[in-house]
Amino acid sequence: MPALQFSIQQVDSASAARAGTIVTDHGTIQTPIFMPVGTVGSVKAVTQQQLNADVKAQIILGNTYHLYLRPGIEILNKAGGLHQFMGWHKPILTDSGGYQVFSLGSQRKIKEEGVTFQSHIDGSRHLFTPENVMDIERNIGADIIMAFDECPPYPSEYQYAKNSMELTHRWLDRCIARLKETPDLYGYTQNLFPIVQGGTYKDLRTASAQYIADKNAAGNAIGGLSVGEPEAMMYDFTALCCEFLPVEKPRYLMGVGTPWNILESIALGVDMFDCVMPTRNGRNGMLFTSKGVINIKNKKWATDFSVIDDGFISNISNYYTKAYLRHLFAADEILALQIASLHNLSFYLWLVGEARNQILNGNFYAWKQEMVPILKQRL
Ligand code: PRF
Repeated sequence: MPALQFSIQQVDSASAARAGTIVTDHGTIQTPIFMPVGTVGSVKAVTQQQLNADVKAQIILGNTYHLYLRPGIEILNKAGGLHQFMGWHKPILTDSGGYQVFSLGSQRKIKEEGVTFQSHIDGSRHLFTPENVMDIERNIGADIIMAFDECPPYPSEYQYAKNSMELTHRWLDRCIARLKETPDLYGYTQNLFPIVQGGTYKDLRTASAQYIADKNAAGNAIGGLSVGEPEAMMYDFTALCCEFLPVEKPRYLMGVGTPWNILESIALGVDMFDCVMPTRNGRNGMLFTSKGVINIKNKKWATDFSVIDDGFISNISNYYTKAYLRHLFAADEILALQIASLHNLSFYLWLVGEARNQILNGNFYAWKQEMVPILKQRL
């Protein structure tokens, strides 16, 4: 089966933003796109029906690390893969587990062969190698599967970042070799995306982006950013990576970010994003809206009977009021978590869809410049 197809409908004249289309065996994705995070096969507090009808998600993300620990690959394989298991029949992307394992800190050990780590669930010991991660991602069955990488912390010493990047490159070659030796399990194509690393060193980032670009993969990712570095530095390194990653392939900036991070990165030539922010921060009462950021738990919303957001069309955001949602949070009602998650995700999907419209209309840059300060406002 052929790899996914990416076509570009329009490039912005005032920035590197592009409007594109990715065609996978589970359907089409219009870019730029935001991918809701469904770590264990569930976008927290949101049903698959709501992801379709309310959020209008086109692709969601799963995590190899979490799905491997629970329910485990045997069950996922018996189910016929994650799409069948969870009843989500549009595209899925799986992260490789590298980032999650590295977040375990002292619980893990990195060697040439791979990474040993202890489960956050029961403390059991496991080994992830590029080979077994590819096997696990085969069994999960996502349309886009991420290479096994190491994400160095910020800041990292030059030598650490260099060794880590070289290890990520050797692991990439082992991922590619393993995929070549193993078949697609479920009758559709799985596409490997390699990941640029190199910390916050220009020569390393350049070398890594060139190394990754040479692999001629169906798409490419930028990792190791949004790990605590200043925002301006994240943009600089994103721009540098985009300079070397092929224009004719989709670019995915991993784990980014706020609404304004997403618009700025679209302007730099990024096509795909994922982040836990809309769901995780939403569950804590932080709402991203077309007029700025709201802490809905704040007393000031207690008698605000205006809808959560009237800046775009949404079943959820145009229906429930701020006062009602604040009340649900105050009363510890689980519906609060669902409405906040649905609103934030609907807003993120609207934002990237509107970015796409603006690129197609030739007005993206001016619109982005106007939107960023509005989105950043604390209401
Ligand atoms: N590598 C992988 N997943 C990731 C990252 C990375 O560097 C990041 C960094 N922002 C988020 N998710 N595999």
